[in-house]
Amino acid sequence: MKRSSTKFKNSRSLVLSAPPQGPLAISSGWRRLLVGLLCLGATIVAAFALLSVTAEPPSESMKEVWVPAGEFTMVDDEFDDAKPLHKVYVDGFWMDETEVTNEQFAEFVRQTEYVTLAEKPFAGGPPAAGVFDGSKCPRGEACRDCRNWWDYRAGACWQHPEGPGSDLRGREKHPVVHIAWEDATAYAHWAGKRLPTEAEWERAARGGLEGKLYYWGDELCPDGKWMANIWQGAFPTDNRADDGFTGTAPVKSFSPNAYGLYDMAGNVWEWCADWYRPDYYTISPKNDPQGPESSLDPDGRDEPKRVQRGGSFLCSDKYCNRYRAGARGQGEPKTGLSHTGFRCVRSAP
Ligand SMILES: [Ca+2]
Ligand SMILES: [Cu+2]
Repeated sequence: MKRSSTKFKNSRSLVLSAPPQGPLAISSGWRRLLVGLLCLGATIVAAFALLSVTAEPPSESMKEVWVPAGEFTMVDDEFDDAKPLHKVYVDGFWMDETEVTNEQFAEFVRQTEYVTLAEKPFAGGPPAAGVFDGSKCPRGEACRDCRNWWDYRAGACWQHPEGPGSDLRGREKHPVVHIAWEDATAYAHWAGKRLPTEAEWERAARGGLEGKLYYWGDELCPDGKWMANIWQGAFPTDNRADDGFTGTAPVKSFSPNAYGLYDMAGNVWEWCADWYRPDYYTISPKNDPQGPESSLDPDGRDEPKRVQRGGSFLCSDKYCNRYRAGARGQGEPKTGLSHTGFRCVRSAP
């Protein structure tokens, strides 16, 4: 099934237009000298720009963090799709310090009039999106069918995360949700960025720490302290929110990893560029893997899947601990849910 293609105008070029120049009232000899000095100056500036390539983040609206080139180990032994252990090398790159927030996504929409997939009619029905609602699962009973907690709700979208009647007031700094893969790539394109490859994402998440379950170490709750916005209590009915948050949390609510990246575990799932195959690690190249040519649906429904990473506020050690640094997730590219967001990366120039 195909949804209408995304269309929006790119308004970044407006920023590049130069101010009109006034007349120069100076003699030709002086002008030549001046031009010469300007050329020399421009050369020096250009040289410094080249030297400072890894020192100055190029974007202002979203702070970016430099993830250095290097080799690291991709693996999580608990999950069949995150085996076998293999070494991977990725080049250095810039990564958004946080997940893209509601106010940042709103600026993109304001400038481009972009409409997300969840805001468009789909399959003959009204616009709708999957909202988490654990209240329909009978308490105390085993509740393992996800159809019991995803409410496909008309009118739910990034601006109305729980449907009509909900809005973003007070959630400006929360990660944007209900973002389909295509929405995330449209935003990244507008921002002059791209989605991370899965290998880049894990390289960034581990923060240089090799062989650990979490980017802060091997203990989920060191000294009883929650390190990420996940789920505490029996999923999906008892959301104890010991970490302080029942739903999404404002970005930067928890400590960053060693590279200075926030929420690389929990909060919202983050889209990666790669197609998802559960067996990809058996054939992954060592150098800068870009993911498989096409996806293989682990559910056997033959739906294409893209990789997601990091887990969300709905992940718990009792049910789904895919917030671990090496764990993998996946989703249908045209579907964003109330726990699905993203962040962008940029290759060094
Ligand atoms: Ca929580
Ligand atoms: Cu999970």
